[in-house]
Amino acid sequence: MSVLDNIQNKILNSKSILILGHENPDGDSIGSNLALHSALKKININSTVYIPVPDPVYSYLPGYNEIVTGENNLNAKDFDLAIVLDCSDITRLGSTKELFDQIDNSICIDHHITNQNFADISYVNAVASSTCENLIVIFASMGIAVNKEIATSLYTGIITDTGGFRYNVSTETMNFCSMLLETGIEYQKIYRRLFDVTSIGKTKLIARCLDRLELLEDGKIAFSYTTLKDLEELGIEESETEGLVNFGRNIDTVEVSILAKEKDTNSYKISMRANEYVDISLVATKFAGGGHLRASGCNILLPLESVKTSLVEEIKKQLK
Ligand SMILES: [Mn+2]
Repeated sequence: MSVLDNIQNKILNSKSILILGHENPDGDSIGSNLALHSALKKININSTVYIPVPDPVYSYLPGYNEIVTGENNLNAKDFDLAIVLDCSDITRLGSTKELFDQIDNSICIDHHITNQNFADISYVNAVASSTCENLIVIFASMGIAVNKEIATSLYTGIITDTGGFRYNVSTETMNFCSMLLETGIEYQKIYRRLFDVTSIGKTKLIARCLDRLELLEDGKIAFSYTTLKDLEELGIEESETEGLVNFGRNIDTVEVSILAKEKDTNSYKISMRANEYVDISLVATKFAGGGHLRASGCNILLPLESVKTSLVEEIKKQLK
């Protein structure tokens, strides 16, 4: 029996399914959770989506209001199957791991090449842009037609995991999206909500960051910073500093962009992005941080001026 048959049998023989994603869920995690929830509803199988802290940016997703949130008050005995989506290893379940461990049967559907096969049945296609893309295959194999409701959640997962079709896109991704558009999803609204809509506080923070932006080493390094006072004055959360490092990165002469976020007196959380050739993870590692080749971070306990000079010293070694 193929893995798709196994998954179908497991699902059809379940009475109550718990659907889980990963910690700090992104659009693919929450999108796949709700797409599956909607699909199971269509075939009259009872399911519960549990996300301790969902991001309200996704509140337009059909079924968002049915998500069980907050502290775990669920009873494992109420579920005969757990389906984990977009989660490569069991620790990424975070606070839902304990509940997962107590449920007898499990399925994992994922697209991370590093998936640890922690579930009874795993369907991992790492070529897919997103877990949502893999769900399309699962639904097709089960004969579940994708309607507008399901498509809205699936499309959300695909566009978030491809950065708005910037990367990880295959011909199959586009074929699937064509099928999703046929259901009449409001793709313009979804895109705007996820990539364009911002708050006045964040907009003002962007202005401050751009005002402070310095170009160093012949314009190859961009440096800017945020302070605790900024967050307080503008009434915004630290999470809203996400993405600010890209303004420096997008300048045509820049290879590396640095954003230093003040955490405490003389304590900074550093985000770094490289464009083409600098291995920024090497730089982060020097300061006991880490990350990816072109996107890394670390924490530094120094005054701002010294943070800047020590990072530039290290990055300089790789500049062409
Ligand atoms: Mn994903």
